[in-house]
Amino acid sequence: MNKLAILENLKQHLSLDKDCKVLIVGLRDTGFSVAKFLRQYGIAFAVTDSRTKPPFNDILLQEYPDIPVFTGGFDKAAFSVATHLVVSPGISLAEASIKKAICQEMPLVSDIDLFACATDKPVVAITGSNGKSTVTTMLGSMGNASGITTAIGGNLGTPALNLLDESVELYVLELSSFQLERSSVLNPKAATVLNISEDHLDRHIDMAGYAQEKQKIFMGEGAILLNEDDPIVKAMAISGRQIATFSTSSNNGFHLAHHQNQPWLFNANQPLMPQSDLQIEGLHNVANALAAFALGFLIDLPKESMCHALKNFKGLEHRMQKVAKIKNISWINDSKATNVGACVAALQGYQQKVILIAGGDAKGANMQDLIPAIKEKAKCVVLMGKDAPLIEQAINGCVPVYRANTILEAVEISTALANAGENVLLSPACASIDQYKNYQERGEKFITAVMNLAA
Ligand code: UMA
Ligand code: ADP
Repeated sequence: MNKLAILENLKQHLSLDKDCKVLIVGLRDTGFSVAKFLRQYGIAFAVTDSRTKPPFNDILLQEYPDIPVFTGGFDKAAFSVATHLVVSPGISLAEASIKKAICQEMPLVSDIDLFACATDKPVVAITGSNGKSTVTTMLGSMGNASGITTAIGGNLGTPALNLLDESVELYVLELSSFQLERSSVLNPKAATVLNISEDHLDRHIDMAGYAQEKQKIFMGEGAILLNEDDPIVKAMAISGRQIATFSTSSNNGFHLAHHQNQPWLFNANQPLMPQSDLQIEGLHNVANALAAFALGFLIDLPKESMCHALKNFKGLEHRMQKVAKIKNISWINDSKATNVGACVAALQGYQQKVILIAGGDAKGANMQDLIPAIKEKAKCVVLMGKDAPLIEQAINGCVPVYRANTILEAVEISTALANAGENVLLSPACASIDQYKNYQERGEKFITAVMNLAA
């Protein structure tokens, strides 16, 4: 798209032009990507961040020395001169100064809105409580395997604006409820809500509010992909729109069925590939593969290329990642299981009882929902982190519980508890931020502790 057309879109959809003053709230990946974009299009901006020295502080001062930067709090003066707000997803819209500006009808624009104004290439948008990164990456591989230059990003890691490139023919965006909450312009060619289970209730009013933000992914006119097995998602159908479904329990749409004496992935009555060709394990990953197929079909990717990509997909790090088998005990790193739904899906994938390592920051979730799966699939649970007492209370003695202060201690305790032939699963059902920088660091520390055992 040429610069003039992008400027016209920004004006038409977001009333943004050269006379505006945007206040970027939050100076990390998203905030910095927005700063670069606004500079490119000659739109004035200032930046504010609650921290004294936010991550991109130095680089911003170096690259844009003329830009006003207010740190160590959300500066009132900065809000009073702004015409538009861009608030990074990590910051709650309930922050006093942000809430006030929104109440006074200051337009709220997201990096995703800016992205939408800057491309006319097809976009696929993916949200849900779990599986977003997996399905986004699967579809990205399918696009590239089809010979279509495909860029993947958004909540996955690379801010959407940093993906923009003339050579890209297809964008696949993972979007969080926070990104969707503050977006209004996107018109994806195909979009999905993979599933809804409790998450981020420390930031959303309740489950209904959380689901409502997720549903915003269906803005525009594109095709809608729904999970038939999830009643909340199933109810999100919009009349007059093209709708596809996926399910691991029915025979409709993209589904799982018996064929040539084994389970196959199907599209209606067309067999796609045997489940055994997938390298990733668990029924939740079959659901993810079906969703990726469905999205691929909705944007006309060739079936053969999609099958090829899925067969070669090895799964992402920190998601049901096999770490090692030591003395016939298997160690699995599912550190990305930052909510109850992901931990339940992990447990349900086992035939045999496991030693579960869980705990961290529960983000206001109800830990009671973990209990049926724990009762059925956990031999015992090793708990750590801030909300360990909350989980122990929910377990209420139905399986033995052990406490660890660190992941290293959790691995040591599990070593003493595990017998040959058993699995030790790190699937915390909680965020990591009470003890670690992020879920990656928690996973890496787990891997290191396990590898030290091997040594
Ligand atoms: N922060 C402050 N003060 C500020 C600004 C930020 O303390 O003034 C803190 C926030 O509370 C937050 C952190 O800084 O803890 C980062 O916030 P941010 O919005 O600036 O983060 P970015 O670097 O822009 O990353 C964001 C997404 N982060 C969040 O939503 C928290 C990244 O998703 C995403 O990859 C990136 O944009 C690019 O699109 C990460 C994430 O954890 C992976 N997402 C959550 C999840 O998946 O559960 C929603
Ligand atoms: P997200 O990007 O939504 O967090 P990921 O693909 O990174 O999703 O997976 C996060 C966690 O959820 C991992 O623990 C993974 O094993 C689990 N998971 C993946 N897909 C699903 C699904 N469809 N249903 C439930 N849990 C899932």
